[in-house]
Amino acid sequence: MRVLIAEDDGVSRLILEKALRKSGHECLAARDGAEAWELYRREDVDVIISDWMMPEMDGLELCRRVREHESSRDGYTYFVFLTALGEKEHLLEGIRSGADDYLTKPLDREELQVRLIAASRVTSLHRRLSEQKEQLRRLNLQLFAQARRDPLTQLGNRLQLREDIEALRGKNRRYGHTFAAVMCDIDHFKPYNDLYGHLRGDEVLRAIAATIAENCRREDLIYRYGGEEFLIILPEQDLESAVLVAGRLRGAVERLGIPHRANEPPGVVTISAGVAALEADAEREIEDLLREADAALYRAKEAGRNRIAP
Ligand code: GH3
Ligand code: MG
Ligand code: MG
Ligand code: MG
Ligand code: MG
Repeated sequence: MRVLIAEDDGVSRLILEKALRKSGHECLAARDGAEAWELYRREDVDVIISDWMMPEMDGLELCRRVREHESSRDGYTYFVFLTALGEKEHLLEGIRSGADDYLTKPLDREELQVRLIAASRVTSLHRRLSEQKEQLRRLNLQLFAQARRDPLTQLGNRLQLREDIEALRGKNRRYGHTFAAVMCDIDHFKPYNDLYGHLRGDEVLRAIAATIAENCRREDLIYRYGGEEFLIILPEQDLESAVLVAGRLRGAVERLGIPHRANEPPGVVTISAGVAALEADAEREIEDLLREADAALYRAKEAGRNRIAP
């Protein structure tokens, strides 16, 4: 263990240091409570063995500060008094102030050794707990991200969208930020699955997701909205520029040239897209915008597919 000694008497300090090193512990030594406090704040220590009466800051104040400081951070420091003050009153006050153990001078080495065995049981338990806490924290972050991603395409899912919509609505209401939405749907995808199988269908979904991502800007938000539907939200873009984006995506998907016999012409996988925009002073909700994009998508399908409709 890493032990910090707080002792103003040079001889006692040396004896204690020697005893600790002999039992295999690492030692840091301070000549008074104030110096010990500085060391404690800078270094990682498992145990503090502190004298009571010291200049600058006494052991009791040191103990109180350590406990106070600890309440706001991770980790635990086992605090042991080693003092000439042998009355029961001192022992009671010391433990009540946060000490874990209380030893009286002169130092009995054997007793010190076994007290440190108890200390190491406590510190290793605390170490294990904080490791588990850290593991849980990481796992939580991972789960949080996983719950918002579609595992097939790695795009955001509906949960992510719902949360983003809250933020978008705030920006629209407060700062008048505008948005456009592009709702894409793969043309005749059911026959694609029937003809080529679901695994190939999944590959198509991944390829289209990647193509959309490549053809969008960093600030655009892309979601897998449904089975074979993708939604792109374009911040700060109006209907006209969103139609251009949608046209670019349509062209990029067609150029992938993924054969699709049941989609003649052009004989390759294509998408249709509906576009809608939300102005700054719009009373409409973002859900209305999505509904409009969906209605536009339906018109694009009706008009023959592989096309864009505003
Ligand atoms: P339309 O041009 O009108 O959009 O025709 P469509 O066949 O694409 O439309 P429909 O809504 O009838 O079918 C969508 C198909 O998408 C049905 C389903 O088999 C397929 N699909 C949905 N999710 C997945 C998926 O995760 N993997 C695969 N391989 N197929 C999926
Ligand atoms: Mg002293
Ligand atoms: Mg669909
Ligand atoms: Mg479809
Ligand atoms: Mg359909």
